[in-house]
Amino acid sequence: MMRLLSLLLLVAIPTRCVAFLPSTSTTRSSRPSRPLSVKPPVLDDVCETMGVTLTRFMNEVAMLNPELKELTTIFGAIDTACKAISNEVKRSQLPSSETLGYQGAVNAQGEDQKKLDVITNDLLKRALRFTGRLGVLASEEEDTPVDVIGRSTGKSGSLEIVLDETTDYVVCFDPLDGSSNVDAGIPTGTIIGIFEHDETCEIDFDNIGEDEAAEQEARCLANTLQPGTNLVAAAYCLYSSSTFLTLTLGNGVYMFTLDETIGEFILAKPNVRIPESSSIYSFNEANLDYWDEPMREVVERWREGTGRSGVRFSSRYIGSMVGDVHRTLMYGGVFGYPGDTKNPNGKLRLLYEGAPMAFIMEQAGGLATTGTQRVMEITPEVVHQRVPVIMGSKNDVIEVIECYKTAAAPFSRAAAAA
Ligand code: FDP
Repeated sequence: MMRLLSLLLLVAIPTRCVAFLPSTSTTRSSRPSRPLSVKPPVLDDVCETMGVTLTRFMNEVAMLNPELKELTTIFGAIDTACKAISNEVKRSQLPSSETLGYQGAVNAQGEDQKKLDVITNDLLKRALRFTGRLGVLASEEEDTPVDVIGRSTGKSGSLEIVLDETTDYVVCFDPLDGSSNVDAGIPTGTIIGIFEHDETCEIDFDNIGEDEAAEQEARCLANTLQPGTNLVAAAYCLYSSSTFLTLTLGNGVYMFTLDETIGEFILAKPNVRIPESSSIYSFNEANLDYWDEPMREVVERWREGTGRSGVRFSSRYIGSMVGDVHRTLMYGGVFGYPGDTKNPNGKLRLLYEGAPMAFIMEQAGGLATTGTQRVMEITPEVVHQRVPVIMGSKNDVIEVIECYKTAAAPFSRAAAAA
């Protein structure tokens, strides 16, 4: 019966969901070497109707915006990978499962890899590889970005890059964020950022010398090193009481929930908006003594109820970024991992945590800052670069930014780190 109802819901969906303004960008032949943003979509009334599957949603996008057709294929892979990861995470708790615990290796950041980190990384990589739409992908669990067609030599920093004519996108992801908590059944998630591929990146290995090839390889890998303002799409999957897939294509945030009876992501919240003010903060407060001075000041004021709103804040912290950001989007609040004296750039990674989540947060009407800079505007210098992150309800994040601006002595991250 449930299945029947769900199917009826699907056939009753509207024929139009998202329309994009006529785009001046992104035909493959005319696209410049640096990405242009997708034009903001125009939403019509039926877009507010729920019950659209992710596949249908992306098909509508592609129908109205043929230049985005290949993005649809990528989201097809993400859809499949999120469902598969969700199953792996759920099944990991069964007594017969052997997927919990450590792999016995460390990743590029020197962190112990969980078995599920490795399984989910392979899963996502395989799903994306077979789209045929990718040039390069970078993952938290890979030392350096990997090309999706060629094979890694196995030596970090020494990759064989083969870029296909049809490769249009660069995908950066953290396959299982929050995995240090996964053995306890705490919510985890996958974070994905999608950039356009630099089409000038073609390497003719047969006709150039080794040095030139190495130089061109480095340039190709730099495809991943783009600021968040170049993102064309971002998404996260949350593995929790339900499996959620939240995405932005650059105009608004759409939240899908997995209907397990039919195995489809269904649009549950179109045009998600984060409340402008809140009374919840979400930080690892054990680090408070080491934080940047302005950050400490604001949180102490919120705790006492002497902040700008005069309201005493509550604390909610899962310690799993996707879960914390998801709740922040839903209820309002401020989630952060600020810089501190031990780690001036905090803990979170810019390319596959900070920037994609900042994109989603901004598209929902919130803000994301390091305290002194918009997270979206930072160009990474290395793939696994860390970034201080404070994101959430607009008015509260503005309060943080202003406190950094008006700190007794002008706040300087370099000086704080010294
Ligand atoms: P994890 O190490 O479990 O993968 O960046 C990773 C992350 O989790 C975030 O998901 C989370 O917000 C943060 O680290 C938690 O760090 P703390 O344990 O230091 O609070």
